[in-house]
Amino acid sequence: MTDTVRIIGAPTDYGANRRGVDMGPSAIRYGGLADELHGAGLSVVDDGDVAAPPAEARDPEAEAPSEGNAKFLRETRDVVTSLADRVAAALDDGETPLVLGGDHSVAIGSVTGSARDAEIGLVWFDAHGDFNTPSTSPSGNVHGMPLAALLGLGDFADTPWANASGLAEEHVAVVGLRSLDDAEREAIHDSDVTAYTMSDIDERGIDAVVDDALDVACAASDGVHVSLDLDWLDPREAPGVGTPVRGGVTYREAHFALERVAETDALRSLELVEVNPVLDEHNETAALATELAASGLGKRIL
Ligand code: 5AB
Ligand code: MN
Ligand code: MN
Ligand code: MN
Repeated sequence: MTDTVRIIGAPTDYGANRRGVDMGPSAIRYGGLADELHGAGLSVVDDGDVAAPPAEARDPEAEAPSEGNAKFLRETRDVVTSLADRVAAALDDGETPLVLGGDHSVAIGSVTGSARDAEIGLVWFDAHGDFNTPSTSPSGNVHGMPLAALLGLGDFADTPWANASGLAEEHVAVVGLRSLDDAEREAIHDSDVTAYTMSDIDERGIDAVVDDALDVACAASDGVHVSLDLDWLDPREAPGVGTPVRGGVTYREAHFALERVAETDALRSLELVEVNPVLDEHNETAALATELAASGLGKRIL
């Protein structure tokens, strides 16, 4: 990665089941992001937010998928298309993009932008697989679909704006799974994505699992995008998320994992998603996100 980080906000909640995650970017900034990054010895540029009209002003069914259910598909496409351009522009200018969500559908923009004219790896820290398609989704919420979209699975094969050309399944690692829908489980098995559950972490330890995940992603030639859904952590540490699942990683395990990311020197772009300030306690989940970003971007204690 480079010494200058470019913050790009994507204030959406189109893809989530609960309102409020659109306030994530301001909560994370307010939680001390710039100070944390300066403390890590980095230069910081804030590129502001991509435009995202409030969901109340939009019709969730204005654009329907060819099959199944996916709410706010038109709005999601518009946001991720401009986000992808912003991420690609930051990389062109020699800066490291740091995307603040927003719900996890924004990863479609971060990753397609990062994978433009490049072969990248992807590490996805999440309680969930985000491997649904409009046909398999139980909710129609696009935040449960971004990995399937990026890989062009199922109905997403016909959705070019959502497919990441420079991303191959064999360079994708998902870490921390503990909540999967049946169809997601099957789709992950059928794919070449490498997936690690919380049980893998229990059995082998966070260090072995994260090192293996980074090996998978670092096999790509142009660096790694890290997508961090705050519900990866245990809800005791990160209460401000829309889809909490008990039994997640601890504060220390999360820091350790992000420190390992920094040590690879392969980080190309980073994103923090699914912080919901409405559900948070004293902005602690947003503040935690700032700390984890600093660890991933190279902050060292000693
Ligand atoms: B998140 C669920 N699988 O598709 C669905 O928080 C939950 O970005 C998705 O990981 C959770 O609606 C999406 C039930
Ligand atoms: Mn997610
Ligand atoms: Mn999740
Ligand atoms: Mn969520």
